[in-house]
Amino acid sequence: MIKYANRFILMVLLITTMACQSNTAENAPGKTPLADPEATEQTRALFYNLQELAKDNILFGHQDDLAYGVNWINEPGRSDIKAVAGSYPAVYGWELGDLGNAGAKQNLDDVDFEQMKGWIKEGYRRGGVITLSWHMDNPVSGGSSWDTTDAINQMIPGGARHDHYKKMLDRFADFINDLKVTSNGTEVMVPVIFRPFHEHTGGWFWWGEGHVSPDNYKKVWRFTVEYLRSEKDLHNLLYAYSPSSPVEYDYQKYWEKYPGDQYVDLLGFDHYHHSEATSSQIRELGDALGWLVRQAEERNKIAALTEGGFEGIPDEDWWTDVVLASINADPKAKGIAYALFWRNAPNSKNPGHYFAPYPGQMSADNFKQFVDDPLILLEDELPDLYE
Ligand code: BMA
Repeated sequence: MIKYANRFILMVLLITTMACQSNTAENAPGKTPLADPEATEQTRALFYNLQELAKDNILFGHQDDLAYGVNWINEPGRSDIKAVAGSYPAVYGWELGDLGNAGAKQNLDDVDFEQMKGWIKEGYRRGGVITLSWHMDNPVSGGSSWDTTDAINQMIPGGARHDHYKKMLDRFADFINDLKVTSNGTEVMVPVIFRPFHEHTGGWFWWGEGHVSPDNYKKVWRFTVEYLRSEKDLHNLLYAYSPSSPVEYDYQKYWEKYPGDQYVDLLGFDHYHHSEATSSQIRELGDALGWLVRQAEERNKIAALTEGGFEGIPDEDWWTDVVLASINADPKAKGIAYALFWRNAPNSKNPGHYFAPYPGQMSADNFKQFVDDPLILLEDELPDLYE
């Protein structure tokens, strides 16, 4: 009897220990449920490390940083952020517009796709974070993202342009499959935060407000995730949901077309300034960021300001007095993992269309102060995010 009683106690102990272990394991580093349950080790590490780092820091990001700046195009090693602040940005945004078109060599802003792959690998090797947006051409009309001809309704499974959309995703997969780097003798895929169908709460893109029902938006999103992870076997993607800024609408609307927690890893929004910010606008942005961080915490996601800026930055103290002030306006707002500022288009192509400083720009000194704040990280301050 005693023998059996001992065995019974042992079994109970064993089961309890196993239950405790699996409980801990669920919340342990790298075990957070992701949209892709088969995400690579580096991708899981990125997710978990960003969540951790977000508790004390915000990574500064810049779109197209290595491809061009206000006064230059395509000069190896150059970056407007590095020229002003001494380090590359911590997050690199890249844009895939035109990638879906057969034979396209460049994106809609003339960035060569082969070079872009090189810059993505370069940023990753230095420890930076990569995020991709896609101003996708309209798969029905062949027009740009801003051509609002009905499209999503035909792209979903069963729709007339569904096979065409799959071909676009096949080209995306070919691009992603080229993002391989060898580290310590092992080949790894560069983890990428993919941000499809962004700013859909606004009406300017064909996937936006007024051009698609909530159901069909969710359908196309879920199909995209399922196709990429199951058919194309891509396991280095985190998926970012990024409507336009909720200061422009009722917060409830943020969720109207949300495809579901199983299909999203990062909750973001895009927020632009179009004039000198008033104190109530600073407060509103702070509130919205704080709200976003709380939503992300509840759902075990990452929060981020996925895109933004003030074109031409015509305010010499903008970085501290508006960006930092907004982040400090709500105690939770500093919990965003990163803030990505939009591109510095070359003056020769798109004069005045820049969102980060370059040497001599009126906000350059203030930008240095901003990135010197212990909260804000550039690439040279990053811990290893991939382990
Ligand atoms: C927009 C502008 C456009 C650009 C597009 C994609 O916001 O910067 O000039 O073509 O993003 O990068």
